Order: sequence, then structure tokens, then C-alpha cells
Amino acid sequence: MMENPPTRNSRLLRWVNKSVRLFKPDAVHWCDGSKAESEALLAELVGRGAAIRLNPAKRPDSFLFRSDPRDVARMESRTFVCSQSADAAGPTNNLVEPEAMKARLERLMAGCMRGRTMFVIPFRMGPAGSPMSITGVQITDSPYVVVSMRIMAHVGRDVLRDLGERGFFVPCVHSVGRPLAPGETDSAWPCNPEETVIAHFPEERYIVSYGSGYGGNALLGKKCLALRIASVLGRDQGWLAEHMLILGVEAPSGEKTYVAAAFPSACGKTNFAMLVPPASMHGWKVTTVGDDIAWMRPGPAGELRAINPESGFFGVAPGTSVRTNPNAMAACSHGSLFTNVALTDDGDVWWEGMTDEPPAHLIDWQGHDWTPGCGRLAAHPNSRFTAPLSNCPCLDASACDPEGVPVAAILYGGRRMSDIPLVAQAFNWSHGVYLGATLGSEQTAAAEGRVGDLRRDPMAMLPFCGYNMADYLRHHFKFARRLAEPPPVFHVNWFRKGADGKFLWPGYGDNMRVLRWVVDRVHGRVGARESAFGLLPRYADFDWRGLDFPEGSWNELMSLDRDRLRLATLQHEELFLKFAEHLPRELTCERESLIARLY
Ligand code: GTP
Ligand code: SPV
Ligand code: MN
Repeated sequence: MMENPPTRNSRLLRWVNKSVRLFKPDAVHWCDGSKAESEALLAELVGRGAAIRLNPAKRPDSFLFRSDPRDVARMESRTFVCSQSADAAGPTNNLVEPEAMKARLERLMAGCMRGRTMFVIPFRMGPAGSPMSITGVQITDSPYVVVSMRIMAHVGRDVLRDLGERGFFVPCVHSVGRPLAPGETDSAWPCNPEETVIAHFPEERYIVSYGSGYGGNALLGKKCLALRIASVLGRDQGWLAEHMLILGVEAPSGEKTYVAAAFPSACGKTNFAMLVPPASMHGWKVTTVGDDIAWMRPGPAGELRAINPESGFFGVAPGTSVRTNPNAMAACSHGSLFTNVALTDDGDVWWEGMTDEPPAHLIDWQGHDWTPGCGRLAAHPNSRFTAPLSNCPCLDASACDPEGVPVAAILYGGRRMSDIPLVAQAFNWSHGVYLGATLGSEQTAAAEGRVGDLRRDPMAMLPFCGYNMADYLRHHFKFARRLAEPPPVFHVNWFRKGADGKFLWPGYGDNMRVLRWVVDRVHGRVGARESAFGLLPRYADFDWRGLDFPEGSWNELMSLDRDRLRLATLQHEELFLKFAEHLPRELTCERESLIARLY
């Protein structure tokens, strides 16, 4: 079974052998990341009805998957940070003691791969030759995960070659948790929702995920490694792992400014990362480095440097259209995987918002006939496309630069119907950390929970921080001291609604107007006025070419209600109380000066 493994890394071999003994798969397959390997797996999946090959004339090299309706999003209630102490995991993570979790997993996972092939996927997060890149090896019994990982991470023979005999890697174990009895036919999307566990062992840099095949639960390089484990590595090694997109802004003069932005799940990172400026803003251009995760560290001159550790996009499908995000549409036009979207009669995909008029007939995400007005959604709200970075027409020229790109500004944003203005600049880094730490957002379909509920989501990292959230906030202050000059920080909100329940701000491409103000602030070209919330643009500070946005609407969009802001500080206090003695003093001071500004 283990004849001729393609590595001599002894830790890797020991771990793979141990996994074989425990999980008892029928076969072991070491993945080489080749196109042929992926094609063979996809052909097999199509053959047994677990995937649908889309019409090659419409969407070449692309496949549709339908998940079990109980396995459609990240499961935060089943996600654990198994640290040695409750203090290390902090008040916002689910904690189970490492030894107890391991005992539970050993019981749960004994023989869990019976009747299946165990795949070993060596992968790299980050550009080739980058000092910031990290190697992982995922063991999985899901061929869907194998073909997805090949898009989302770098998978190839070079990973094991570079790892060598002693190189560091993060071991990631994954099983769908559905062993097959001899002769038993497999379901199209095997999973085990009752027993799902996604466990992180931060001290050991080790991940085990059982029972789910979907997204961040199963593609372990993404949230598990590149955010939860990486945040811990960042704490220990002096860098930051963030739930951030990275984009480049090119001014008509050719000046290039990189911006990183943290928004919670399904709050517009992909759209913003691939923004198409309005035609009226001649010469402004946006390029994409990443749409979900940023790893940031101080560069040689004390500048802030960032890489996107991912090689693909795992983007929310609904709402994506030629009008809202033509670049994402192009990125998933070929060589892409689709999960839980609808199938058209001519073998293409469709989802809510892709076109104004829905097709007259579809097969919905659960495989049922669908017609407009039938009262059901055709695509699941958290349906996604998996597309390679290289497909993106607006990919930044430095997206794969091993040194990363220099980041000149950081944005934090949430989905807030009321109270929060379109944009504000923090007075300084400390105030910026406060704005990020107290970020609130209305819950989306990207995770279980009631959609629309407002929750505090510090730095958009609430579900992704692998250690004590308060220590993570403290790490931001420590980190900034290693920069020559901390970058300016901004707070944005595209989602404010008027009394009529409609969005006040057109959003999407028009967010370029906000981005331009940000870039102009970075380079000291435009003013701002002081308010209790932060530095605000004046109406005249914005580039309004091509948009008729009356000053009255602007005033509504930017308005601050002192009473409501005062009330909000109570919610901040509620969060801070949870952090107890771990809360950085800087944040207590920031809250005090905010309260002072409100009287
Ligand atoms: P994850 O991949 O889950 O981390 O999320 P993401 O932040 O990349 O999500 P995505 O960009 O796919 O967010 C999509 C949601 O944001 C959709 O509901 C869009 O309609 C909405 N959205 C994006 N940009 C805007 C905007 O400028 N204005 C408004 N009103 N909605 C927006
Ligand atoms: C998110 O929920 O923030 C995502 C999707 O980016 S998943 O990879 O499923 O976590
Ligand atoms: Mn995300």
C-alpha cells in the first residue's frame, strides 16, 4: 500500500502510515497535482453521478457538484480550538482539551476510510520561493476535496521536493466520515453532519476535520491552515494572518497603491477585490492580489508587505453577474468547479442575480425541477464557484511576487443597515485597531446561524482566530511597533439603508469613489473633517464624475447619531468584558476617548 512513497520526510511518512493504520482505507494515492490526475478523478465522479460535466461549449473544463442539503456552509458550532488552556483559546473559541479531543477523534475515526481511497495532498500556501509560504499536507477521502485543493492551493511534485527530509509542514487530516461496507454504493455527497468536528491543535500546528465535505470545513489549507493555524504562527513569529482581500489601485498618473481590506464572510471581499471603476473615472484601475486571506509582515525597509496564500477563488455565486462583477464571471468562465448552484437546460450554471430574468426552467441545487415563481431558490445562498487565480482578467502583475506587495492602507468593513457611515479614517493605528476590534456585522449565509443577526466580529476574524482574540488584538499593537510607520486605517460600510429600506449607496463599481478618497488620503492629497467616529470626507472631497448623488443623500449616508453611537459603546463594552484581563490597555483608552468625544 505504501510502496514507493514520493518522499523521504520521516515525519510525513510516519504520519501517513499511522493514518493508514487508523483509518483503514482500501488504497492510498499520493497526489501529484497534475491535470491528468484531476481529470481522471473528475471523470470518475461524473461516472458515478457525483458531479456533472457542464456543457464544454458554454463552460469548458467545468463541473457542477450538489452537496448534501445538511452540509452547505462552515459549521462554527462544530469548530474547535484545542489549546492546552482555556486562556490560550480565549472566550470566543469553542474549546475542548487536546487530549480529550484526540481520544474522541480516535474513536470516531477508527476505520472511517473503509471502502475508500485515502489521498495524500502535499500543498503550498503562498508563492513559489516566498519566505512567507507555508507547506501543508492534507489527507482526505474526498476526491471533491482533491480537485478543489488543486485550484485553491499549489499542489505539485515540487512541494515534496522542496519539503525535503526534514522540512516543516502542517499535517491536515480530513474525512467525510462515511466508511463504505463491502459492496455498498456511495452517495453523491457523503458526509456525517451529526458527528461533524473541525479541530485545531494550535500548539502542535495540527488540524483534523471530520464529517463535512464543504468549503472551509474541508479545504483545510484555507480557513484552518491559512487563518486559524497561521494566526498562531504569526503571533509566535511576528506577522499577521488576516481575513482580508488585497487589491492594487492604479491612478491615471501610473501611481500604484495597494490596499488590504477585512470584511466578514459574504460581505463583498470578492466584489471589492475585483472592482471595475466607473467609466467616468478615466484612468483609474483596480487589480486583484487576493479576495479572502492576507499574510502580512514587515518588509526590509519596515514597510508592510502582504501575500495572498491562496491560488484560487472560492467565491459566493449568488449576486455575481456581468454587471456586479465581470471579472469574477470571467474567472469562472472555464476550468472551474461549482457547488450548489442551479443547472440550465443547456448544461450551464445559473444562480440568483446572474441575470435579471431567470431561465424558464432549471434544475435547482438539490436536483429538482425549478421554474420562476415556484417559491424556492434555484441556488443555495452559500453556493460557490472555485476558480483559479490565473483565470482572473484583473490579476495584479505582482500577485505571485514572492516578496509580496507593499500595503499602504487597511480597511475594516461590515454589513450594517444603520448608524455606520460609508467611510471614516481612524485617527491613528490605535484607533484603527479599536474600529477593527469593535467591527459589527449582520450574519450571512456563509455559516450556520440566523441571517441578519448583528454580531461583533473583531477584524472579521471571529470564526478564524486560532487563539485568544484579546491576545490577537494585543498582537496588532506589538506588530505595528515593528513597522517604520503603521499604515492609515479606514472603516467602510456599503450596506447602510434609508427609511425606505433601500441601500443608500450604489456600491460595487462606485466603491471606487471611496477607494479614491482612501488613496488620496494615503498620499496626502485630500482633506477630512474630524468627527466622534473618525475622520470623514466632505461631499466636495469625493470624485462624483458620472454619478448623480445629491448632497442630501450624502448627508444621510454620512450622518452620525450621538445617542445611538453611545449605545454602541455599551456593546463594545460587552465584548471587552469577555476579554477581561487580556484586553489591551490601548483599547480601554480608545473607548474612553470615544465616550469623551460623544459628550
Ligand atoms: P467570503 O468568501 O465568504 O469570505 O466572502 P466575501 O466577502 O468574498 O463575499 P462576496 O464578495 O462574495 O460577498 C457577496 C455579497 O456582498 C453579496 O450579497 C453581494 O450582493 C454583496 N455586495 C458586495 N459588494 C456590495 C456593495 O458594494 N454593495 C452592496 N449593497 N452589496 C454588496
Ligand atoms: C468564508 O466563510 O469566509 C469563506 C468561505 O471564505 S469558506 O471557505 O467556506 O469558509
Ligand atoms: Mn472568507
